[in-house]
Amino acid sequence: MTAAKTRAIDRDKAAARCEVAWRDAPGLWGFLTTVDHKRIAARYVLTTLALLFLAGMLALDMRLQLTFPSLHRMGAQGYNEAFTLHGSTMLFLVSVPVMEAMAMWLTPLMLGQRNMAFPRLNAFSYWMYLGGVLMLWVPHALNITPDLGWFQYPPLSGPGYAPGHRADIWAQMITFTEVAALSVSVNTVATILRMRPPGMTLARMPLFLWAMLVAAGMTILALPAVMLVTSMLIADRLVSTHFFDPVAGGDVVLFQHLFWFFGHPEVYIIFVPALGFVGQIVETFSRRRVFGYTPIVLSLLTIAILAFGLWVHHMFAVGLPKLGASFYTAASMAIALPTGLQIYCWIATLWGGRPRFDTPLLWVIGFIVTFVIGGLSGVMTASAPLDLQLTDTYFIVAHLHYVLIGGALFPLFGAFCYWFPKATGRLLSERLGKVSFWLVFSGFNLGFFPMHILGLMGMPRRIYTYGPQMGWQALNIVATAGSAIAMVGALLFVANAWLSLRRGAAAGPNPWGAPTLEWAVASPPPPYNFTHPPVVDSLTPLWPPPETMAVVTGVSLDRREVLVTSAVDAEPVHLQASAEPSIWPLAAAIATSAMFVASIFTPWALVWGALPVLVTLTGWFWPHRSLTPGVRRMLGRAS
Ligand code: HEM
Ligand SMILES: [Cu+2]
Repeated sequence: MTAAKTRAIDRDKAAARCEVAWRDAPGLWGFLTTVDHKRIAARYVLTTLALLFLAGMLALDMRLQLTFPSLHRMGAQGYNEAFTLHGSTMLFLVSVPVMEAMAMWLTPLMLGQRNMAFPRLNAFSYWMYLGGVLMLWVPHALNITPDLGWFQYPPLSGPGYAPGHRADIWAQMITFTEVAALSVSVNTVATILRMRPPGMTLARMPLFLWAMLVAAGMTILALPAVMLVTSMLIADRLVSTHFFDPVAGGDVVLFQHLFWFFGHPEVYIIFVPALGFVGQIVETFSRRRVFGYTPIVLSLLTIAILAFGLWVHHMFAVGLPKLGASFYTAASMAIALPTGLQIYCWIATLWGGRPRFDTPLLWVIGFIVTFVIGGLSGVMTASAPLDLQLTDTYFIVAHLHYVLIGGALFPLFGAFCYWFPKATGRLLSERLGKVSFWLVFSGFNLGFFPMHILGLMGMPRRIYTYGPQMGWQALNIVATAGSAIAMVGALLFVANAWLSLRRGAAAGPNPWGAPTLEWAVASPPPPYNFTHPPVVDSLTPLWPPPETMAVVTGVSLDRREVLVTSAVDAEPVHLQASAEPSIWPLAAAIATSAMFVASIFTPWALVWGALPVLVTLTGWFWPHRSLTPGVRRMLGRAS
C-alpha cells in the first residue's frame, strides 16, 4: 500500500471516531440539547433573517403610507408602533445578533477548533435571544406594541406619560437581548484569545477574527450601560424610584447619556464585524494578501476606543455647554480617519491584485460606495451647529440607513454569498446573485438618497403624514418606489438561496480558492470540524494549498476535547474537555425569561423568580467526573 493510501485510511478512521464523540442525539431532543456552534449559529441566523423580513414589511408599510400626502391607511398610533417595532427589531433583534451568530459559526472553523470555549453558553444565548424576540413580537400580536421609538426617552416613557405596559415591554426586551449578546461576546473573546491553533500568533490572525475580538470587547463594555438604563426606567415605572423625575431630583438627560454611551458604540458593534467580512472577501477575491494588514488592525482598535468618546453627538439638541459640543464634534470627525484608512487599504488591495468580480465582491464594492456616502453625511451631522438644523429630519433617516444598510447589511449579504457554499455544500447561482445585488443596490440608493433632500426641505422624521402644500410628494414617491425595488431584490436573494440549496452545484471544500482554515474542511463541515487541530505558519495557510497540513496529534478522538493555547503566541498549553449536549441551558433560559417577564409586573418576581434560576444553574454547573467509556455506554451517551 502506498503512503498516501495509508494516510487516507487513517484519516477516515480518525473521522469515524470523532463522529461518534461529537454526534448529537437524534430528533427533537438533539435539537433542544445541542451545543454544536454551527447548529446554534444557523438557528440564530435564520431567526434574524425571519425578523429582517418582518421588520422590512413594516418599513414598506410605512413607506406606502408616506408615498402621497394626507393618506389615512395608517393612523398616528399605528405609525408610531410601526417605526418603534421596525427600529427596535432591526437594531436589537437583527443587526447585532446576526453578526454575533456569524462569529459563532465561523470562529472555531477559522481557528481549526472543534467548538467554542463555552459551548453551553452559546445555547443559553440563543434561547435568551429567542425570549427577547417573543418579548417584543408576542405583545405585538396581542396589540400591545411599544410606540415610543427605538430609544424611549423619558419623561415620555416615564410613569406619567406612558401608562400600561408598552414601555416596559420594550425595556425588558433590551434586557433579554443584551444578556444574549454578552454571553456570545464573552465566549468569542475567550475563544479567540485562548483557542488559536499553534502558530497563529496575534499577528497572523485573519482580519475577521480581529474584527470580532474588537466588536466583542466593545459589546462587553457598552451593553451594561443600556441594561442599566432600561432597568432604571422599569424601576421608575414599577416601584416609583425617581431616576428620571426632575421634580424629585432625577434627571432625564441622564437617560440620554447612558443610552448613547451604549448607542453609539452599538453602531460600531454592528459595523466592525462587517469590516471583518470585507477583509476576508477582498483578500480572497483579489487573490493577494490584504494590503496594510497592520494599519487595518490598528485602525480597528482606534475605532473601538474613539467610539466610546463621541456619544454626545446624538445629544447636540439637548443644549449642552459649547466646549463639550466642540469636543464631541472633533471626536466624531476624527473617527472618519481610521475608517477612511481602511477603505483605502481595501481599494489598494483590489488595485494591486487580480480581482474576480463574483457576487461577494460586488456586495463589498456596493458597501464601499454606499458607506462613503453615509460616512460623509455622518461627518456633516457631527458638526453641532449643522446638526441642530438636521436633527429629527429625514436627513438623519437617510444617514442612518446609509450606514446601517450600506455599512453593515451589504457586507453581510456578501458574507452570506461567500460562506454559503461552506455552510451548505452548494454553490449559489451567480446570475441570480448578480441580479439581486443590482436590484438591492440601485433600489436602495433610489429609495434613500432623496431622503437627504427631503430632510433639507424640512420634512421631520417620525411623522405619519404631511399636507400637499409641503411639496414633498415627488421625492416621497421616488423613495417608496426605490424601497420596493430593494425589497424585490432581497426576496430574489432568498429565492436564490432556496433554489441553490436544492439544485446548486456541489461546492467542494474550497470553491473560491480562499486562504483561511475554514476552507480546509469539508462543506458542510462535520460536527467536530477538525479531527486534528492544524498548525499554521502564515496569515494565509491555504496559499499555496499545502500538500498535507501539519497537525497537532494527541487531542482525543474519542472524547470531546479541545486544545487550549496561550493568548499571544498561541503555544499549546493544555487539553480541555469540551461540554457535552445538555438541556440545562434551555432550562436556565426559561427560568430567567420567566423572571424577566414577571418583573415588569411585580418587583417580587426578582426574589421568587431567582429560585428556579438558581436550581437550573446548579444543574448546569453540577460537577461530574469524566465518565469511563463503559459507564458512558451504560448511560446511553455516545462513547
Ligand atoms: C429597505 C429597507 C428599509 C426601509 C424601506 C426602511 C424604512 C424606514 C422608515 C420609513 C422609517 C421611519 C422613518 C420615520 O418616520 O422617522 C425607518 C426608521 C428606522 N429604520 Fe429603517 N428601513 C429599512 C431598513 C432598515 C434596516 C436594515 C435597519 C437597521 C439595520 C433600519 C433601522 C431603522 C431605525 C433604527 C429607524 C429609526 C426608528 C425610530 O425612529 O425610532 N431600517 N426605516
Ligand atoms: Cu453616534
